[in-house]
Amino acid sequence: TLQYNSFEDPRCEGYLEDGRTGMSPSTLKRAFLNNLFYVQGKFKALATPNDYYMALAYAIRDRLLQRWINTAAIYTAQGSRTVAYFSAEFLMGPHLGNNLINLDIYKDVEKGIAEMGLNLGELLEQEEEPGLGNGGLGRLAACYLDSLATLEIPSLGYGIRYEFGIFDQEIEDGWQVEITDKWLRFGNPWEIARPEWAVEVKLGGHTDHYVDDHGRYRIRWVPDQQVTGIPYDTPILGCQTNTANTLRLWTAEAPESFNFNAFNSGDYLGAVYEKVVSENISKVLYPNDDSSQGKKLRLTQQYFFVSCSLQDMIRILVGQELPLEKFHEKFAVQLNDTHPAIAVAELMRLLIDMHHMSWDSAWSITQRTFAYTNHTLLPEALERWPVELFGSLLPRHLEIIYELNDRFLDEVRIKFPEDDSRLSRMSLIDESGERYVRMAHLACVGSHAINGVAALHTELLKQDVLYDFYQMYPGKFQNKTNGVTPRRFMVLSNPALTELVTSKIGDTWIKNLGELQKLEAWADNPEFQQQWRQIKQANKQELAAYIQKHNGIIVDPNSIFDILAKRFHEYKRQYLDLLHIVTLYNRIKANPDIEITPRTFIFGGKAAPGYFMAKLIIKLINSVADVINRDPDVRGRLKVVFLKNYNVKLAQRIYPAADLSEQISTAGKEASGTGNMKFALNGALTIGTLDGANVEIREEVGAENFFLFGLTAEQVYAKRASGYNPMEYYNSNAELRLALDRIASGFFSHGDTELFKPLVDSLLHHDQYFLLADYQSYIDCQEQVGLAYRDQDRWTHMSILNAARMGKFSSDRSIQDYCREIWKVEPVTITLENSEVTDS
Ligand code: T68
Repeated sequence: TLQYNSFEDPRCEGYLEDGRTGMSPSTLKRAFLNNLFYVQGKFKALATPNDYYMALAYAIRDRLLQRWINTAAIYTAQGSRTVAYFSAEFLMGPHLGNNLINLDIYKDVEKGIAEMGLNLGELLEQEEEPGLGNGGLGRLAACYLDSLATLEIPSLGYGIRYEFGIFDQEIEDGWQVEITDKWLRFGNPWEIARPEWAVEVKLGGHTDHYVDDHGRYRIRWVPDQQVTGIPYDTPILGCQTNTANTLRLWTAEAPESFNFNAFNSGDYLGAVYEKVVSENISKVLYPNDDSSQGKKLRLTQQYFFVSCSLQDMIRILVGQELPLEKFHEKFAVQLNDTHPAIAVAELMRLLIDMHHMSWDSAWSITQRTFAYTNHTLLPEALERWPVELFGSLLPRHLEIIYELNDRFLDEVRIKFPEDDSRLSRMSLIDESGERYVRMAHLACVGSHAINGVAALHTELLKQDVLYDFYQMYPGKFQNKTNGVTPRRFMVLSNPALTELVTSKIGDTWIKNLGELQKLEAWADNPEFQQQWRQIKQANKQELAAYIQKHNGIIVDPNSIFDILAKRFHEYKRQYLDLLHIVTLYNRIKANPDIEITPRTFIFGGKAAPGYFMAKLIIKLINSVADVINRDPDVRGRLKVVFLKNYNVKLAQRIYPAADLSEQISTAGKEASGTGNMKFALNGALTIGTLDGANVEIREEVGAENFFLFGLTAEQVYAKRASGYNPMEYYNSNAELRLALDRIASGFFSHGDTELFKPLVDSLLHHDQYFLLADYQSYIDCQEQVGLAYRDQDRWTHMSILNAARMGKFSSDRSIQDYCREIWKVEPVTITLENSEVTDS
């Protein structure tokens, strides 16, 4: 094959087999060895597993670069309409395996690596995952980037390059301990810094109102601090396409000329201090997934990345010689929750103050640019900033928000005359006590589309959380049910099942998940069932080996793998799962010979470091596990495992090995859930409430293939309204009482009756999330699960149908809906020949 002489004839075979672009096994092998030598400076005798990982990562990055550069060149030449996905979190997970899948060279590389005496799986293990997100919201953003690239939609993800992502979770004496996530420690082969596109961001200070030389009234922001944003780009490859889009994350640095005066006057430490302050902005991800604490640094982070991104987009627009008036034609910006909602005020400021546009033109462009996705119904999660704090950081934006609010409330007055309480409910400023800026209201007013993330969630938004806005702007509201990428969560993580499915229905399902439906024809085929079961069994064995290695617990792969893996939160009700476990344990203690379908209860998830109750639930799980796993009476029928440090990597091991997926949130609390989709795609059956996307999953798979329990959202509201008394359930349900008493008695805490008292008391006296109300229904439903599992043919049939009917929950479907109904954007095909790059 030809080497580097291909620029002369970009279309010749030699170009495609270039040492940095070629995909044949021999070229890949040579590239790997070259990188090991020239980039890592190592050869076999000295190389560590990490060196091998890096060498392979760079060899693969070379293949991406060709696609990436071509993609950028074509988008630029065509001035393509582009989606900008603004998100404070992108929970990407490891890149290498996913890129091999999307390049469709996984098997070749695995083979080539094996021929060199190495193991691809071990190299993949080396990658530190970029955990730049908390949970569902950040992972959704990552799935959406995958689908955008796969569907060939021009798009940019914009966010923050946190130096420390979500903390690593250790368990000490049953308690969660947080360790900083130093994911950049060994360098990041997937990113390229673009210092030439750095931008300046102002902070603090005050505004000046003045009359300019032409006699025009103007406003100037006089900041007291300035930071530089440096973009770091990561290529996002589509599956089996040439498209490679960009994830652009910003790092904060002190400006070049930082505190020049302090420096000159000998205040070296003062000058360096400023540098530290600036760099703190992108230092660490806030580990809260549910509450807004009103911390100034958090608002600074949000403003920082939003300002950087909008300035970057203006640079792109100007570079393509398009006028600012076309901003909304060039870009569709999606706000991933309210974290980037300050963008509404920032775009107004940029257009008016910096580019001298009129208020009305700027507002029209702004509203046509933004769309807002809401991810929560929890009132404590709705972001609001104390007005004083807001004004001290963003004085100009506060003025803009006041002006917006005056105009907005005038509109409300016209539509709903003489309704003062409506005005105060809808105002962008909460004035009921201490004054706050309400970010969800800003997002609603500044966007042309507002969406929830599952059908039920969107309905509840319209009826409750955003009721007034729905009345004001009914046409803005839409539903966009979440989805997940089958590339990472099936093809990469469950290769055996992927192969079986492909052997029956071909491989087009990978990009068109609806085709999985063809599997229904096989659901009762004994041989297929047998193969399906064997694969699940092998996946369970792998997880069992992982559990033995990391927890020292031996679990039975023939038992039901009953898994609850997600962030810890009271509304997600991990505690209800525990009450079931303790109930089964009590039954065994009362009757040691009782017949119980053997189960392995597996938990995974992190708690926000300041969330006491969530951390206590983790401690309780580990305490219950200690007792049950050791008790000889249990005779292996029950095992309880807490897997530490649940992250994308671990999730990829867990979903393929699950029999039962626990989706047991209080109805009306979980906006959608996405783990529910990943479990079902991998053939797990769901036990769940009518909450979030569970409702639609049940619709798709059929009620007879879903274990439903619990109150509906409506029943929960009614119960709350009529005065819910959890004590009544405690008093009237003997098994429930026994379970709670066992926890309260100190049985799981070496006789300490204080330790879990807060948990028991919160159920008996408040039970905000209706665990006791749903307890019996849950226990009965679990009984049905146990019975169903005993009939393996029936279970396998249900499992196959669950996977076969997951078509709707591909993130490709979600993204197609966003493209058609919100963004109005079309695919652009990328060819590797004939582009500017290869012609140069
Ligand atoms: C989740 N939200 C929803 N929030 O809880 C889940 N919040 O139902 C849904 O499926 C998912 O979003 C995707 O739509 C979150 O994950 C956060 O992580 C978060 C982070 C910071 C502040 C607030």
